[in-house]
Amino acid sequence: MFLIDKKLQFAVESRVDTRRCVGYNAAGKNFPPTNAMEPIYEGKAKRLYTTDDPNVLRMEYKDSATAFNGVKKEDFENKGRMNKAITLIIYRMLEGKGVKTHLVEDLDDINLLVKKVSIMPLEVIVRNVAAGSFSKRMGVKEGTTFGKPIVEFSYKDDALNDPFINDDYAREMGAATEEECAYIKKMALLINDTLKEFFLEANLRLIDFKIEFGRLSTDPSQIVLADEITPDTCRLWDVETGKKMDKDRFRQGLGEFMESYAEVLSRLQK
Ligand code: ADP
Ligand code: AIR
Repeated sequence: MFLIDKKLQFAVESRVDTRRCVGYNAAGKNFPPTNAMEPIYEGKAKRLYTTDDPNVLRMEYKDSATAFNGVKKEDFENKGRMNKAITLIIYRMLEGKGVKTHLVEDLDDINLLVKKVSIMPLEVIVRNVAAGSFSKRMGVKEGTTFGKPIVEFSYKDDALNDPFINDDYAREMGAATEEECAYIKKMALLINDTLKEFFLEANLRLIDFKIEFGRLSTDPSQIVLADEITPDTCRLWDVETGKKMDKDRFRQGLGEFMESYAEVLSRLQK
């Protein structure tokens, strides 16, 4: 009886051991053990895993690129590594400027630890220059610079194709209160000012970008910047040549897709 119990206990322990991994982050410190087997969420570009801290998630950047709501899809070696690195540089810079974000710490080449949030179902888009869906919807030539930045909201719902909404829709859909919309808009414009200057130092023109905000699981009254900021979510044009250095290269089949991401990363690292 004793023997069987021991064997059973060993089997259970070894199963648990193979499912959990205690890792070390970039600084060689312990990070919370993660259940490495099953992500709690797998999206188009990232996977989320729980950690031993219920308020912290591990965010893994995948190598896949998608466009047109996942209709076009392809894997690119090193894409996850580059997007993780770019997000980390930008989030650290923004934190340094006083912007509250979900970033906890760097783990390894494709993983970040982030504060768990409840994502507000809003895609917050800031535009400095006409491009993409703005040019298509409004018939305005790509490259037309706006007098002041435009902030717009989409309702984050793939099944509905992320429809364009305003703050009245956001309120009635329970996505954000009027006060929260005003706060998010103010933060988005502040982030735009900071990012524009930061990218300009890397000889990149920030045309537009999409960001997401979430309510902290530890205190839902606190709204922080979440998700990623990468060439998947920004349009970036080379200042001198006007060359597109972002996901439009994939969307439009322009080639040199990963080469552009590598160039963006190397300029931001300088
Ligand atoms: P999608 O869900 O659009 O396919 P991703 O592949 O990028 O996108 O998946 C990442 C998911 O994680 C997104 O749905 C994003 O809203 C969500 N997310 C981002 N940051 C956090 C966070 N700190 N806590 C919880 N969820 C987050
Ligand atoms: N974006 C919007 N949804 C997903 C993403 N990544 C980003 C685009 C672009 C900006 O939001 O990458 O930088 C505006 O996109 P669009 O298609 O509305 O012109």
